Amino acid sequence: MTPNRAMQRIQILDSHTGGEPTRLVVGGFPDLGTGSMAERRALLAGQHDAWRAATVLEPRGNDVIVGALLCTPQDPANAAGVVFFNNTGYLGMCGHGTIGLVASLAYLGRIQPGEHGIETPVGTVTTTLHEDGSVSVRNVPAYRLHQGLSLTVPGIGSVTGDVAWGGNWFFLMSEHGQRVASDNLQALIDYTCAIQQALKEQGIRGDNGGEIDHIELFADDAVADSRNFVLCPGRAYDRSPCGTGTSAKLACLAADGKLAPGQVWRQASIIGSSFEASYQPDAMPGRIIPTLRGSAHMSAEATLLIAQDDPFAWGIRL
Ligand code: PYC
Repeated sequence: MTPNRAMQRIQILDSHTGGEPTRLVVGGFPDLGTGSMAERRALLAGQHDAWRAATVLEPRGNDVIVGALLCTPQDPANAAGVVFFNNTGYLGMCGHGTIGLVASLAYLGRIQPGEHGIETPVGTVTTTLHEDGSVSVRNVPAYRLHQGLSLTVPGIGSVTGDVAWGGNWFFLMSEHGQRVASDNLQALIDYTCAIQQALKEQGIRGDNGGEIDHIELFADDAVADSRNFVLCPGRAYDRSPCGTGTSAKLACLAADGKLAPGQVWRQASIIGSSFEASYQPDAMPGRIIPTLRGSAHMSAEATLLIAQDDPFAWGIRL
């Protein structure tokens, strides 16, 4: 439903985590009530999606921006609740976005160094704001669903990858024949978009019918343990190493016996930013609890204006 008043205002804080932007909405969205973050996400998606579009689509946003609606948590012991969204819809969790959210709360003076619970649509995560401003995120449990799943991709042929959950669903590939480098972006986008499309068309999904909408390629890196390229649902690629993607990677490494609990994994992104990550076993066998550490920087504090007579008031939808 598109609201119909002369001028709407949305208060935002922009930050970036390793180059990947987060637009935190601190005011102006419709009231979504007091339900769980999953319920508030459903309400936003079902009845107020125009607000997502106005915030992250052109002309105010772009395909790369991840939006984060700051919510009052259900449990007052937690620092905040959040609903993540992007140019095509809604995310479960978002690692870089959670780091951006915590840095933004610190910027606002709402939190101090220490532990802070954040409620998300897929569970509560425990964050730590460190004295140096960096942020650790103890994520929701991650696990590998399929090892070595083969898929026929039109225009490419047969590819093989793992399917894993890290707060979103990922198809992870180490054998792909692609050059994972920042001067090869268009080829990487074309290749991963074809895989994303094939997974969708062939009805290959995660648990509970979850769409496998993130594709992650890995390669060796001169400094970190690995460099990745992550295609996100709306065809944008992640400038950060992707927190949920790094969590999914840790689940695969743990399942393969290639990374011990507590051992640090340095994941570099396609633009050279990095996260440090490690895990502990979860109480449920086969699952792990990943922790990521990274830094965000504030980049803007602004009010978005939505004028009633603007033909693109609620975003450009092509
Ligand atoms: O950091 O988890 C993440 C993420 C998901 C989509 C973009 N970034």
